Amino acid sequence: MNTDIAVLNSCFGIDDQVVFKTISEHFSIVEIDNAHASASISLQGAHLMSWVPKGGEPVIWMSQEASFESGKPIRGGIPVCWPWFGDHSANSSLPAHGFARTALWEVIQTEALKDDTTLIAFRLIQEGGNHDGWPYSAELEIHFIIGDSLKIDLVTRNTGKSAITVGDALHTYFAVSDVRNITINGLDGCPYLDKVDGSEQKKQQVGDVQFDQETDRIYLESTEDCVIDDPGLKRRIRISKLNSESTIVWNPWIEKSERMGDLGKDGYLNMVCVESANAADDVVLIAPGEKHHLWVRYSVE
Ligand code: TA6
Repeated sequence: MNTDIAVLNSCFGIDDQVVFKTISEHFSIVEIDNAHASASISLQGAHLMSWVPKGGEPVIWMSQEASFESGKPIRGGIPVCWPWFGDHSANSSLPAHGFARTALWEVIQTEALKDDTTLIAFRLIQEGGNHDGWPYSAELEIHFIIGDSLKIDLVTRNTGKSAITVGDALHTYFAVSDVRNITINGLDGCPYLDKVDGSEQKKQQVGDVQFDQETDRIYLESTEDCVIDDPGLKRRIRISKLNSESTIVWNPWIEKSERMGDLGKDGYLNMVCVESANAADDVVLIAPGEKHHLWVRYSVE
C-alpha cells in the first residue's frame, strides 16, 4: 500500500479539489474542496474529520484535544466501528469498536462528479487471522460523496469460506450549539439498551430525545430518519440511512468527559453522537462472497 504523499497526489489528487498532505509524522490526510463543501479525511481509519457545506457551519465535531497519532483513535469526526461495536463479545481487552478505525486504509478511487461533488473511496483488506478477536477474511470499503449533503457507504464483502458476523457503525460526532438545547426526533417508541443503567432494555416514550445527563443508548429496530433540531444554530441535521437497524445516541456529559480527558474543556456541550449502526442483537450475518452496505446521508435543513 502506498502512503507516499507525492505518489498519492500523483495517482489520486485532483487539482484544487483533492489534495493529500501530512499533518504529523506518519499521519496523512486528504483535503477535499469543491463548489458545495469542504472536508478532510485521515488515511488512518478512513476517518472523516470535518465536513463544512459552503456558507455553513461545521456539521461534524472534532475535539480541540483530539490527538492525531498513529494507532490511536481520533476523538471526533466519523470513526468507523468494525467488525464489532463497543466491547468485543468474548474479549474485552481487545480495542473497543474494533480495529478498522486505527488501521491504515488504502485509497482506491477519487472522482470529480458531474454535479461538482467529489467521490473518494478507501479499502481495508482483512486476511483471516491477522487481527486478534476476528479470524476471518473480508474486504471493507468506504465510499464518501462530499457535497452539500454527505453520503457514506460502508461495504463489507465476505472473502472467506464461512459466514461472518459483523457489527458496524458510523460513530458520527455532530456539532451542536449546546447539547442542553437540542432535541433528536425519529426514535419514538424504539426499544433501547440503556448503557448508563446496566444496559437495561427500555422503550423510548413518544417525543424527542433531550439531554440533561450522561446519555448512552443503543436504540434497536430504529430504521427511520433521525433529525437533530438545533435552534441555537438555527438548523436541523437530518440523518437518513439504509441497512442499519441500530442507532446509538451518546453524550458523555460532565463527569465522563472529564474522565476521558480528550473532549476539551466543556467539549461535551458542543457535540452529540448519533451513530448509524448494526450493534448488539442487530449484528449482520454475511455469507461467503456476499456484501453488506451500511449507507447514510447527512443533510442540513
Ligand atoms: O457509542 C457510544 C460509546 O460506545 C460510548 O459508550 C463511549 O465509549 C463512546 O462510544 C466512545 O468510545 P471510544 O472508544 O471512542 O472512547
